Amino acid sequence: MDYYSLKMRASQHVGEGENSHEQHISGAERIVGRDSVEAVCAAMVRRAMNHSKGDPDFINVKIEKVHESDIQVLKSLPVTRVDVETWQEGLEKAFGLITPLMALRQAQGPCDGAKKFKEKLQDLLRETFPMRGAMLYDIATGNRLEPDKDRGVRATYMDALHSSEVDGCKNHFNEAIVLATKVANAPGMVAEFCVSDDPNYVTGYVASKELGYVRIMKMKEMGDENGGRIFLFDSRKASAEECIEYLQKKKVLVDVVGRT
Ligand code: WAQ
Ligand code: MG
Ligand code: MG
Repeated sequence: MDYYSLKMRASQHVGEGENSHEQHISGAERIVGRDSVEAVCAAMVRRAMNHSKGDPDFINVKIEKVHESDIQVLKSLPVTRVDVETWQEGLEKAFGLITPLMALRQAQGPCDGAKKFKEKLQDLLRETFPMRGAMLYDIATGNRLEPDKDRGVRATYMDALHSSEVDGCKNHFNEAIVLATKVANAPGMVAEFCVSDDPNYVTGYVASKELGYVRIMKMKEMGDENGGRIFLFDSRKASAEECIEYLQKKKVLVDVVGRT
């Protein structure tokens, strides 16, 4: 069977004269069977036309055929859920899961290493706020490896395997479990750290092949529009080029098996 990749992005003109530029409003991507192309395309346009960020001046829909033999099917990461009272507690939990992975690989003393890495992660997270993509951080050298540091690296060409969903609404969990599963399987990937940039969505996650997908129910204050993603990568295990190639080019369908 042949599949089609569909990608939509919508933007709006802002500013006047020399300062005018296109501002991103909404985007979506799917990989679907031939029979669903038309309906999914319509749903994407509906999503673009009804976004809270405003009316689009420009919508781009790209449709590409994908051969089944080029698709990798992955089982979704196992999902666990961490309930917390406050977003501060949630962030602490997230840092607590990630720092040992950083420390381990650098053979640091566990105590002093953990503190150092927590501060490092906090700084990195702040740096991701203006980015459209994710930071690719090399835990072996402490270097950032995104070719474009302002934009970051974007994972693309992925969808849920049996996704019949054609509505125009964003489902944060469904999109995130697909992305996180693809990312965790990229060459050299150690872990991912994610906070949504949607002001009304405070749940975030940390994920890796070892940790699975750990949903942390509060990771920021309600109303805060700062979010971002950090891909922690180890350049001793793979090259940045291989990893980025996988994230940006490999077609992946994720078999999503349950949620909490
Ligand atoms: N590749 C890389 N980075 C991305 C991508 C992508 N395809 N899409 C978004 N980002 C970056 C970008 O900088 C955003 O600002 C940031 O991640 C957050 O993206 O289990 O909604 O789409 O309920 O706002 C987690 C779900 C939701 C938790 C995450 O992220 C749960 C979310 P958002
Ligand atoms: Mg961002
Ligand atoms: Mg968002």
